[in-house]
Amino acid sequence: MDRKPGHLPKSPKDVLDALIWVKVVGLGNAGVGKTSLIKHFCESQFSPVYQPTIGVDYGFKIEKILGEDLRIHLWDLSGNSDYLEVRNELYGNTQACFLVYDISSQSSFDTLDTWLRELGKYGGLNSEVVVVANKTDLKTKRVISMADGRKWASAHKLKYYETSAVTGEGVQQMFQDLLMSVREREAQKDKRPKSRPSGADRQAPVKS
Ligand SMILES: Nc1nc2c(ncn2[C@@H]2O[C@H](COP(=O)(O)OP(=O)(O)O)[C@@H](O)[C@H]2O)c(=O)[nH]1
Ligand SMILES: [Mg+2]
Repeated sequence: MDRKPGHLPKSPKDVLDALIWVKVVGLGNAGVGKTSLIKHFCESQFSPVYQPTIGVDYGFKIEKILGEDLRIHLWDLSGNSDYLEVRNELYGNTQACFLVYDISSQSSFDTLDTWLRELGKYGGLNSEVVVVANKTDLKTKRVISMADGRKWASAHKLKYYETSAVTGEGVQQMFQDLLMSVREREAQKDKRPKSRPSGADRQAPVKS
């Protein structure tokens, strides 16, 4: 369709469809540092949504990964069971999840199994999931060793990261690796054969 001068060369729908959106969710007990990690990654583009109403914090960032601009939405869903319905809604279409515990809190580590089960219940296990041992700056208060953290992660076939939302150590690396895995997974999906045979799949005509 020809467009008059001053109009976008493409329809707004085409422009929107061409953007790459990635939805990332943080999981883990209250207080482990999910919101702080999102804040650190998003810097100024962070808005705490009024917590008592819906129990969600939200961050947005545009980041170049593998040469493409990704529009990244990051959600921290409240650990409070009152918000179960909100969590249920928000898990939908999650592409990546960072599962956080606090290295100075045994109970936050012990609850990782429960969080992983919840993620599975809502279909989130189809997303890229990593384990994050946060608050590494609290060296003298550490009760979960790196070895124990790694052991749990590898038993669940998940990648393990150590971060501090206070010093920023490991934060960018963790999010960038997570986003890279999302894009690599999507690229693999695009490569899978479609139900309609492509030219190469079709049988060559039989010569008579
Ligand atoms: N020392 C230290 N404190 C942290 C770190 N990350 C978060 N906190 C603190 O832990 C508390 C809970 O953090 P928050 O991000 O709200 O946790 P959330 O409930 O998981 O979203 C706050 O007082 C943060 O300042 C960290 O890496 N190191
Ligand atoms: Mg929070």
